[in-house]
Amino acid sequence: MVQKVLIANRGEIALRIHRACHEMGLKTVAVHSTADADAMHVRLADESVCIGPPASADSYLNIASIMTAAEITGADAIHPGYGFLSENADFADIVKEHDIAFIGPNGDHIRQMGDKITAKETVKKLGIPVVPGSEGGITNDDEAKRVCEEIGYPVIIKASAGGGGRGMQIVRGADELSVKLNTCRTEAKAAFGDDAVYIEKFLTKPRHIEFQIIGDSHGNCIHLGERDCSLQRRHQKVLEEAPSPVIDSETRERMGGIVAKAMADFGYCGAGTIEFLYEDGEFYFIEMNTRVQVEHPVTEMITGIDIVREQIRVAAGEKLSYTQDMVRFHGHAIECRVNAEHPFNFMPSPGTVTQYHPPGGLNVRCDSAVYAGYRIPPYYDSMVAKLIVSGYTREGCLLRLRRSLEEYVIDGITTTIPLHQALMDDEDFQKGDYDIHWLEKFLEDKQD
Ligand code: MV4
Repeated sequence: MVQKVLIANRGEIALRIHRACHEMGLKTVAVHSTADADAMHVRLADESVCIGPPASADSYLNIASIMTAAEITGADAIHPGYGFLSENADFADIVKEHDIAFIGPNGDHIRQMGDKITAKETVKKLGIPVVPGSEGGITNDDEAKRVCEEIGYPVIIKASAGGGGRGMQIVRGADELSVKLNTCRTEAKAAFGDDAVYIEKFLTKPRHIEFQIIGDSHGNCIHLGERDCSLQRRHQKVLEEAPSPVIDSETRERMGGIVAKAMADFGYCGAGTIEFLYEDGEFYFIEMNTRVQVEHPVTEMITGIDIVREQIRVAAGEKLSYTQDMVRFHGHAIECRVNAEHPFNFMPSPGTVTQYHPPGGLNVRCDSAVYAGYRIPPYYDSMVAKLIVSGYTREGCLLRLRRSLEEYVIDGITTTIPLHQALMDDEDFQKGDYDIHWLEKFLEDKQD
């Protein structure tokens, strides 16, 4: 079993991982940039190592520095969290080559899912429904034209190395196809060094629904239901909920069963998320994330399962603590991402937090690395806290969320708390009646 975990991340997720480790009796090593010397994750960890200057490329993405920190502290496992090196297949391979457990899937599985053409081909063979489109990559206009005539316009061209909304072109008719194919390939080459692109039917009003799975190295894989992450702005999630307001338990069991069996057949070991677009009662796979996600707590709140603990167990070669029939869903949970930004125009607002009082009470969880007196460094992402609240029903959850947002004190900086308060008062949101474009329209109306 693992004894000392190096946490190759910062902020709230570094704390989240530290907490799971200490509950399991494991020691922790924090790594940090010079900008994070006074960060909470450094204070809490058993040991800490400075790995470089503020820029991520020189610190949290610096594989040589992180491996050196693992070596000198004798860490026997590395948890990459989310972002940074979490989906870097070469890093996973390097960690393993040094006889250190990578707390995530193996490098080949990360690589296959990182290439979106390969990912789609792979999951389709495993029985997961995908968006209609090209079989593999598209290299010339004739091929593109043939596919588009078959599936019908509008279509979307996506970069195989992209994901998370980068490198996409929507094509409304045949007259735009050639130019947009060219643009997409050129941009993909410039951004990712890979000009492979593929074509899909463009779904106009889907929801973003993702299934949480976790597999072990003994051939077991379970699902923990779905999360609805449709409330996004510029491909940044703002609020997530579990279960989705539009998925019933039969659909959950059917789709969860499909993804868990597929990932068991794939031999997947670790936590993962299978992302779907959901429209007119149908699921269409778009991407798989091979890491723990920001929004994992909503799943933890409704299942009672510690996802990070299970990640550590399976990476150490142990079996999952749960079989599928032990997984039960209770109530409803919602996560609000609190960013250091203007609530309606999203201008960044770094600075020093002068007062910090998180809300409390039954079924209220605040995951944050902020404390009173903490200066938010300008080098990293703007998320400063996650407020996660659950209730017996969605209505009860919303009442508690409204109360918790009202209680939350974060002084000295501007935060997105007022945006979440405005959402609570919206009728569509209260009904759960929204798709992936809903939030952008809501925000447009707030501009005047
Ligand atoms: C799509 C789509 C419509 N049709 N694919 C955006 C990010 C990347 N993960 C995939 N994305 C989309 N793919 C097809 N075939 C619409 C989007 C999309 C989107 C997806 C999820 C959440 C928010 C979104 C916002 C705009 C576009």
